[in-house]
Amino acid sequence: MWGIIATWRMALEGVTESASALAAGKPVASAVVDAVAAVEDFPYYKSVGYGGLPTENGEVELDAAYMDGDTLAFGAVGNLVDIANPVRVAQALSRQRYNSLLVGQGAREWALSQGFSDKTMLTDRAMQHYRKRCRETLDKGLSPYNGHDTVGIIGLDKQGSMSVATSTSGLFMKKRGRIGDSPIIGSGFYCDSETGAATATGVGEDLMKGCTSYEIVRRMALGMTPQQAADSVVFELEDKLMSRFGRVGDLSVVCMNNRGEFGAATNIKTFSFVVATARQPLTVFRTERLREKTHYQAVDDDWMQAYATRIRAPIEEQP
Ligand code: SD4
Repeated sequence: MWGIIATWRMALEGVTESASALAAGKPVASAVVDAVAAVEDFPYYKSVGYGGLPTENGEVELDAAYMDGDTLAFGAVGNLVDIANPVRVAQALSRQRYNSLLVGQGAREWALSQGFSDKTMLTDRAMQHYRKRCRETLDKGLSPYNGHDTVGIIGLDKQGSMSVATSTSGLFMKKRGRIGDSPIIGSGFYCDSETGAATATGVGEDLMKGCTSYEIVRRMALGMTPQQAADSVVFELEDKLMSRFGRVGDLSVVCMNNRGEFGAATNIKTFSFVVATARQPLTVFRTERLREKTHYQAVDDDWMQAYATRIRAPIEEQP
């Protein structure tokens, strides 16, 4: 068996290549990291890597993580500035005995010392988005913190090894130094090859309150299917936060067990994910929530076309 599952349509191109690699018996570590790096490199994805949206200060601070499900080793970076592929830095950190999670200037210095490339990650297009978002939200006294698109990718190889990797520019307009769930083990990602893996996207502040990814893996270990684990964790967290915290942000997850069975759950309308396994041909699904269960269906050509147009659409600038 082999399998790969990723948050959001944006992972499709990377997942397509990595699915072939896994089908050919290649190891999972490079499959998930290469797939995430492909998303980081694509300039039109405005929430990950190069072209990612900046903090309120206009700087791009990136978060990423990698976890090896065989050894439980993980590496992560937070607020990494101007390094080409944060996910590769995270993977390199997972090979270190100590200093698994590095942030800010320390993360950048370490990455440079290991030969990772210095690259300006802020693009003109990201600055146009930034100015537009300021006009639409802050200038009108509205919260700027909506919209999210972290890439999280889980893989299972033919040897039975699993890995997970994440990468994000985090919440748009975040404060300098803010870190969400994506580089936090147990919240944005968790992977144990003896059970399975999970990864999350949404409002990190709320996903962290439920240690969401660890909780999904724990429930799979207790015997739940991936879909049961994903739905129960997302909807219980949503209910708990509504009743005790008074509000809840976007919560979306994907997961896979070590038999290549997968699940996805969300409390929003427009979540999409990409999956391929030895039994499931490569498909982009979009989800729909029906009561306390997430349903999904393959997207059609119109949906794919609308997506392609939307991500490249010119951004209106004010005269
Ligand atoms: C975070 N979970 O930093 C991420 C947000 C996200 O694109 O999904 N962003 O809280």
